[in-house]
Amino acid sequence: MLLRKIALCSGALLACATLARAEDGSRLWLRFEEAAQREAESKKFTSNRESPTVAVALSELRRCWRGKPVALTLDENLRSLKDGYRIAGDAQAVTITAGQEAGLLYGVYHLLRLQATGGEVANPRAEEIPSYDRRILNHWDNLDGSIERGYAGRSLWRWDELPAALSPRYEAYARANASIGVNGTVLNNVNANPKMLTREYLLKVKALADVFRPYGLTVYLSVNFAAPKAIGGLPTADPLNREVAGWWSAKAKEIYGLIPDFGGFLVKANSEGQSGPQDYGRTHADGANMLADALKPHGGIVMWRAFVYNPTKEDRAKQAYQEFVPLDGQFRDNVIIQIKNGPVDFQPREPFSPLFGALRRTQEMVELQITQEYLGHSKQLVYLAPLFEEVLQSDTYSDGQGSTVAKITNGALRPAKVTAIAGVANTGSDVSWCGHHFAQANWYAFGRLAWNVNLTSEQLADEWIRMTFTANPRFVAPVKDLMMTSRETCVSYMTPYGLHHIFTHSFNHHYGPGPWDNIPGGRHDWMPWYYHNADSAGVGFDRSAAGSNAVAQYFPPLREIYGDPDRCPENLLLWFHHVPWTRALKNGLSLWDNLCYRYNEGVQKVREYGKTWDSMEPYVDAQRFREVQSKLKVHAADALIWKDACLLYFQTFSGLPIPANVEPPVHTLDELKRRELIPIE
Ligand code: GCW
Repeated sequence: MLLRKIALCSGALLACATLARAEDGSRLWLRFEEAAQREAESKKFTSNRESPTVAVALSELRRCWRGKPVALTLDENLRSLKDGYRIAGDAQAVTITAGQEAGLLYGVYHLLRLQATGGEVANPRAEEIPSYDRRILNHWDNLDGSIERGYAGRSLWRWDELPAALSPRYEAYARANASIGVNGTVLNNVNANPKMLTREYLLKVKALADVFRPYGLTVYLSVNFAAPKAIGGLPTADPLNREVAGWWSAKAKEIYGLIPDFGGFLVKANSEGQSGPQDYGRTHADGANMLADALKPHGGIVMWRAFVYNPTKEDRAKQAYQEFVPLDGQFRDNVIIQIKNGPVDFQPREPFSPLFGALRRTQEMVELQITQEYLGHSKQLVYLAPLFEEVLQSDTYSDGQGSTVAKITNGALRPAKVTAIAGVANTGSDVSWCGHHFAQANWYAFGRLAWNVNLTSEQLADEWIRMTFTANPRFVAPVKDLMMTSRETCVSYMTPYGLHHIFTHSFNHHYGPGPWDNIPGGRHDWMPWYYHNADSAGVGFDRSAAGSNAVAQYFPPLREIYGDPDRCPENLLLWFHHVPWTRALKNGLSLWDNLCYRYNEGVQKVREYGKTWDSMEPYVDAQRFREVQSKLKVHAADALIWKDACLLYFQTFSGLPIPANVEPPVHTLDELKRRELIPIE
């Protein structure tokens, strides 16, 4: 009797402890209520295979699944499923069938997602085959623990403690990724430290790979092209030099000796000061192929970045295309060209990169940016899935109508040996992982879209809100609306109508506005004026046939559409054209008036978000409520600075009045120029 009482008490304590657990965001979207299965019930979950991955899948079911018994069935003949799964339920049980172990785990997370979002759990039925083979996070993490463009604290990887000490966060990270289908991670910055490839660091990498493996998460590394010189003692890193190639082959062998399922290399070469094959008069293909040959015997791939540009007279937006199109067909079949979504650099809005579809005999992948380098860091609430969706569903017309970026890159239109998609991660040591509770949604959406490129940003917002906060419709509807409009709002107060790269350059933090910035002696292609070209005649970058003719890099009919200011979509107008201030847009108002209204609208919307959030207090735990609330205040103040800065600055060229029904600037241009507006995190 006494024993029973003790058992009851401790059970109650446990329940209380669960309830009282602070909602600090650390659990991400994985806030499954613990089902607290009793020992006997664990027999409800079976599998025809034993392995570390299956063990994770079973333990997730035991911890969290409240439905019928589940049987996991691995059938290696089911190759067409890739690492996807089938789910079928009958009166007695649910069966998850997969061709690979990871598929079983993904199937389990599918069930748990259904349970958490109020989906059909009694008789679930699904067949899911992932859109991309490799769904990869790119960490721009440095070996000293800092993160380039990271706004969520320090790096998750504690290099100084590894391999001896394993932070519990490593496993939590792998679990979070598995739950959304991410199956690869590039651990280090593309501006790569050669030390990463030393034995000392490879042992640390192996320790992480061992933690990640049961979750289906494969490790990749960014490599420094000059590594044979920097750490290999060779006099050159020339890719056509036999000793250099031999060094890379030996290095690949060493890596696979430690990490048999190692994914491959990511390379930033001859870009922004990184070394590369061109240092030796060789091409990107020479460089990529040499690395590809080293990895080939082990099954590894090379993701070679197309983010290359130099301060020449040529329009920066044209340079990647010019560099890579002549090399089409020269790359090995384990090379894939990793292309940023837009031709410049992760702006709030860009057209898609004209390279998509242009490389007909070379594999291409998309690089998206999850970390909000140009979209308000972790201070602003900007849900990026609409941006990702816009890019992936853009029609390149490369193979006729309907040749979307998604179809070009996922093998739907062109056969590919390997398909992949990458997102630059926004995670860090912050308790809430991403620095802003809503930034978690961007990680979530990236993974889910990489899994199924046809999911809509709205569906994903819905899922994420229900899992991360609550399914209460009074919360879901307004918060979803806020998320869904937030990216366009950011475009409104930062860079409407195709403006781009007008961020302050002085401090290189890419947060606040600095359209006036002109650093003497600085690279012209890093200066805001290079991109906006404002003068008394108008504003915008002329990329039409009369200008840089970047439009010619797009397939017809896009080149004609983009090239004609009357047909160019207005949301890209100033990307492609230098437009008179007084030119009437479709609504009959002048460009100048429209700019004023858009900047103003952006500010008003962020203020509305603040009010909406204030009214959400009854539905949210206190800590997350307060933290989001205070971020929204900063967001509103900074949106106002953007509006005042851009309107006052552009007004010095337009000479036109700000319409009376636009909130008048509260700052002065001199004041805005004098002080560094927004401190770095
Ligand atoms: O967007 C720019 C960033 C750099 C980054 C570079 C790249 C990792 O400002 O910080 O370097 O792009 O993508 O290589």
